[in-house]
Amino acid sequence: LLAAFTFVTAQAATPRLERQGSTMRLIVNDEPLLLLGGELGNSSASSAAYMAPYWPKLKQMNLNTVLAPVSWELVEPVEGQFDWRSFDQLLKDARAHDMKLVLLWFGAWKNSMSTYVPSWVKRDQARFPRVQLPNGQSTEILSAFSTATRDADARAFAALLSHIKAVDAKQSTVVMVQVENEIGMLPVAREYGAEANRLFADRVPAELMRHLDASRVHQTGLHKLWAEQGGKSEGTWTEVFGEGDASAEAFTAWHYSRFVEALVVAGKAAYPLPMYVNAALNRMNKAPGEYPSGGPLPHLLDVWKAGAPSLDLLAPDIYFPNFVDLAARFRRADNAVFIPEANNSDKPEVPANAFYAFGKLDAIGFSPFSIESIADRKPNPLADAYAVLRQLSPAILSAQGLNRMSGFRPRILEDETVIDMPVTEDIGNYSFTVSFIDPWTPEAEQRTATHGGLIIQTGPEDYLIAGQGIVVTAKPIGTGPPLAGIDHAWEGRFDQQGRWISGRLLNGDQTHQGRHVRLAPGQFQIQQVRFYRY
Ligand code: N0T
Repeated sequence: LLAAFTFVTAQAATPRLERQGSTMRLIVNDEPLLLLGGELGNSSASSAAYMAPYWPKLKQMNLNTVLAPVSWELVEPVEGQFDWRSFDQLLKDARAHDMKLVLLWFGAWKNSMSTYVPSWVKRDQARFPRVQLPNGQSTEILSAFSTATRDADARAFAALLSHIKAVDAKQSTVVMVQVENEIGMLPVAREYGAEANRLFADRVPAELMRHLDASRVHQTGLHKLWAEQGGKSEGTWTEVFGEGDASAEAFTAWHYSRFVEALVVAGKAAYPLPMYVNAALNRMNKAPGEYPSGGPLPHLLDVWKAGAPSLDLLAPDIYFPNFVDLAARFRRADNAVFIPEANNSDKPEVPANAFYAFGKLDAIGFSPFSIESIADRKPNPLADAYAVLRQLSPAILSAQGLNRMSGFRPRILEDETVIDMPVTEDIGNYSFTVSFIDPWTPEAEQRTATHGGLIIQTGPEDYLIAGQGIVVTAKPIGTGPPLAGIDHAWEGRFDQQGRWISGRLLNGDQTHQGRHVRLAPGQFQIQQVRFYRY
């Protein structure tokens, strides 16, 4: 009996999401893990030779996690015969470079289309029917209304999860799985096949109506639309949500989410890794179908929560400038933030978004897209940001969800206007005002969109302040002397063992004679600051 017990405990528990305070953390090898990630370009991981020179570079960029596709066409080239060679090689390469993996299941849909399905699926349109457009034309998109398609996709997905269990359960290199990629219907809001038309004329399922009712507090776009239509407790899709495209989109979201739920249930029965779906966000003033209709979008989150309750989270891919506003909509009591895709290239504000995601939204991970394409960039602000975030990971992880931390950056609007007004927030015993304009740098040289950071309380008067281009002033909260001063401020870093290594003691001009904490623009850094009251 004892031997059996030892055997059972020798294997670390499966990666999982676990609640801490108001959020969820990803637990891997029984420790919380912050994913400093990057997602590979779509075709890169299909060739180990192509990837070989990039692995060490990704390591040098301070990533600890790579998001990499596993495609149905590669793993099940012949029905029922699985070929794990490309996946096994990916696993081996990731391990050799001390990287965790988030796998992206490119199954029935990848960016709305169905191009990653195996040849035997592509060529059998009788068994695996395609989406029909209103004019009757076919598309290279599999219908979500085919149980044959759903079952074949679910079988392959479950086979992948069992294989991961067999080769990786002891090590947990694979920490999470994305189901499909940026699901959503193009170029129309819903399918127009016979089954789709029949179901669209039918009643909204009671399960969905119950969930919408129970989730009113979120007041998503769909809740508002429902209320505008009179808030009916039952009826057809158009009766409940109106005649426009919006009801067609809600219908599409429901059926995609049901399809995904079948995969998640089958996959988790094999090996219960955390699973999520990612959203291709919609631009303002576009109609569903002009953007991928029915994906896990902010206005449809509760359709997805109802339709795919076994998913661990719904995640936004954020390429738009208004990161702050978009990401915040995914931070809910029932949803942790993970950013599987972010802009990598022409947007210097992306590293500040990472600080904001972790500090303000308790994100479990952040991951710019096509990461290998920026591996040679010099200077490399993302690599510099990750160097600091890696050092701060233990502090961030222990503060997440507990109101001991916040993140700060200017808001940027959809039209790229930068709102760089100071932001004030209470953290522990002090109220902090963070300004994004550096008084000592000529205005013309400042790009305040790149400024940002986070503040973590580590003791009653102790704070870690990290980032770049921020000026921080403090005021005491509650009863006692009304003013705050800096007891001391050290710059420094954490070494590999997590020990603090001090640099300069910052005072005089570096704190403007004690008036504030300053993290200069242009370089991400950490300061350890103790305040006091007088
Ligand atoms: C992504 C990528 C890949 C402001 C596009 C992002 C990836 C897919 N879609 O390169 O195909 O697999 O998920 C959508 C980007 C929207 C651009 C908005 C510009």
